[in-house]
Parts: sequence; C-alpha cells; structure tokens
Amino acid sequence: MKDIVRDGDPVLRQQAQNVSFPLSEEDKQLAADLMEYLEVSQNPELCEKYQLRAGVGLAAPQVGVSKMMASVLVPAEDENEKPIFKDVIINPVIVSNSVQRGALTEGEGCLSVDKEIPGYVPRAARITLKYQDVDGVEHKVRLKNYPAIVCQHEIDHLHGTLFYDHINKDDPFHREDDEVFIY
Ligand code: 4LI
Ligand code: NI
Repeated sequence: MKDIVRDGDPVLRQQAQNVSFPLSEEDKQLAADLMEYLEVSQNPELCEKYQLRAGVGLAAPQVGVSKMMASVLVPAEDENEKPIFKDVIINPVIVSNSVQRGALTEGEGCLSVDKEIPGYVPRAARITLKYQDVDGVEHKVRLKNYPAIVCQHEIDHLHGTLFYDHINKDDPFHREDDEVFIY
C-alpha cells in the first residue's frame, strides 16, 4: 500500500501511453505486480499481514507508471469458484456502451483515494471491451454489472479520470431514470 500513488499526484491525472508488444521485461513485471497486489489484497491473512486495502482493480498510474495497463480480479461469490473476471488488460478500449446506466449501490472506493467520497458513480451498465493480454492476444468481451463497473473505473484511470469526477456535485445520490443498481 505504501507504493500506491495517492490522489493529488499528477500521474493520476495524466493520459497514459500505449503499450507495445512484445512486452519488455519491465512491462511484464509491471503486469505481474499489478495482479499480485489484487491477489494478495483479497487474501484476508496476507491483507492483514501487509496492511493492504482490498481491491478488485488496479491501474498502472496508481503505481506511478503512466501506461495503458490495469489488473482486474473480480472474485466469484463462492471463493472456490473461478473468478468472474481475471486478467491484465492492456491498451483497453470500450468499443460499445449500453444505453442503460448502472451504479454501485454503496458507491465506489479507490486505492488511491484515502477518504470515502459518498455518492453514486453513474456508468454504463454493460460494455464491450477490447484489450490485449500480456501475450499480446486480442480479446473482445461483453461485460455487465460489477465487472463492467470495475473495468470502466480502471480505464478511467488510464485517461486521468477519478471516480468522484462522475458524482453529481449538487446531488450525490441523484438517480438517473432507468438506472440499475449493482450489488
Ligand atoms: C475484502 C476482500 C461497500 C462499500 C460495498 C474486500 C476481498 C463500497 C461496495 C474486497 C463499495 C475483496 C470495492 C470498489 C466498492 C465503497 C476497487 C470489497 C474489494 C469491495 C473491492 C474499483 C470501485 C473497485 C461494493 C464508498 C479499491 N471496490 N467496493 N468499490 N472488496 N470492493 N471499486 N464499493 N463505498 N476499489 O467503497 O477495487 S471500481 Cl474483493
Ligand atoms: Ni481506482
């Protein structure tokens, strides 16, 4: 957690750079580190031992590297089942958004934002995401609900946007028409 860049650092507001393939050794290590943080943070014993905050997504700018790379690890409700989504997404692009909007009922948190910021963060309820994995293989996936929200939050980081930028300043708990609540 000591290595996580906090809000106020300009790197969090920069547009990240595209990543080229094959990955350099440095970029491979970065990808592994981003996923390892999430894995360790989601393990209750290790999380406690290293004094981490649990996360389901972590973007490279959050460790001070302005590159188009983020790890996403959304565990299944039953921890013995395989994760709902697990990958390092590189050069991700949202190629389509649903008209329907959705927001996490409890609001969003971010490893780079220490204080809780109340309010709904309206996003697309479903997205089609294109990205490359660490091997350079192109993926095009349709995501809904929680994994869709997490990927949008992480991709925002790659464009210098933080979740609270989307909260309605005058009415943080404003509900849009036809907005679905997630989790
Ligand atoms: C322990 C072990 C309640 C409050 C519910 C915890 C394993 C908030 C939700 C986790 C909230 C795991 C999360 C995100 C929210 C809140 C992220 C707990 C880790 C829930 C992830 C990126 C927003 C993602 C659902 C202010 C660090 N994560 N909760 N938002 N979990 N976690 N975000 N919202 N209210 N943030 O934070 O990783 S998208 Cl998996
Ligand atoms: Ni974040």
